Amino acid sequence: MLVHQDEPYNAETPPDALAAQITSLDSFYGRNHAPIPHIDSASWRLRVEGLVDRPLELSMDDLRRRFPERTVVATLQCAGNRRADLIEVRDIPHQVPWGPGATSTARWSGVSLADVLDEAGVRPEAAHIAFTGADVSQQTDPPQPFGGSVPVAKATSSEVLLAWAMNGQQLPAVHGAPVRVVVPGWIGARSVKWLQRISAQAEPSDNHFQTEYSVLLPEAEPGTPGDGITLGPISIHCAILRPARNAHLACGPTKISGFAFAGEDRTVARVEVRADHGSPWTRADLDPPANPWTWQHWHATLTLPAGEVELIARAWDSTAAVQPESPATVWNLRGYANNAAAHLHVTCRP
Ligand code: MTE
Ligand code: MO
Repeated sequence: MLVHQDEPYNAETPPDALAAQITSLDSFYGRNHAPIPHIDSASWRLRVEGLVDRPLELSMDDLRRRFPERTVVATLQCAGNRRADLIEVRDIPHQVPWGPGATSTARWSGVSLADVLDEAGVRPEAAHIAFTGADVSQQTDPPQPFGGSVPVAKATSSEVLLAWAMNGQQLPAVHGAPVRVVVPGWIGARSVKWLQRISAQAEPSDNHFQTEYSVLLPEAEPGTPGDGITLGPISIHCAILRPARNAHLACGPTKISGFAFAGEDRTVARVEVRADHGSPWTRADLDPPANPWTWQHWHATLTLPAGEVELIARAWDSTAAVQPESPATVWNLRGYANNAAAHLHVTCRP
């Protein structure tokens, strides 16, 4: 792992591990805002309340017995992924300088949130489903547990899980045991770990981490409360995994590979690569989508000239959206949602 911080633990998946379709548990990225809670699953209870006809209090046994088990392969991705490329444009202090590895893919198992909400009976006035975790962050004043919400339409889509297993193993503490939310296709922050409470409500979550923390701030008037754009579905983007940044290579035909991820219910339609701005794009071979919720890997061969070369990759999604060319276009105060085309430099010897 590439560890950015020990406490709270923040570590990204190394490029070699990103090349696998499913990320192993020991290389799955970790993003935390507080110390990791260790929760006894036998005494753990999940409360489902707010605008529901039948508030519920569910034990682990209740979840397993009363609802069908479901498995979804899904990529999780932090809204701060690839912030390092924005920092190269202009510094972004006090934020984790994530490379392309604040993302990973697992086979998640648990129950559909939709089934649990169905049993509780969400009232028509409810427009959002909010989640609260057990971890309390000292970064907020007053200290607040981590939380966030998604609209009812997303919460009741069958892919959204309350997961207790990852890759067929018990969910590890660091990834939210005993139960976490998994919201495929949305920023990782909505996949609340150490889940304690689900609330149906008319308004989105007012949790600090949703309203003030991971929002896209305007550059002109920093700090205006409520002025940030709330992030939700991931936008089309890609990363180059091989060759490595600043690698020294022999010039000539060179294999380039990486992943692309479209976000929400879209898939990646095309990936193109080139060596240096202005040269023609070469189409990469793209793996077919396993489902809309999972990244797709791609491979291409480019003939590289001698000297320093910039490798550039861009992806298009199934709605024909394409990545913006430059990280400068998407630069924002806290460095979220960088979906600019992937760039890295290598040096080629004749
Ligand atoms: N849930 C809780 N309770 N506390 C957190 O700090 N971090 C969120 C989300 N869920 C977080 C959380 C963020 S920002 C991301 S990107 C993902 O969890 C990371 O999940 P992982 O650590 O399992 O990779
Ligand atoms: Mo995140």
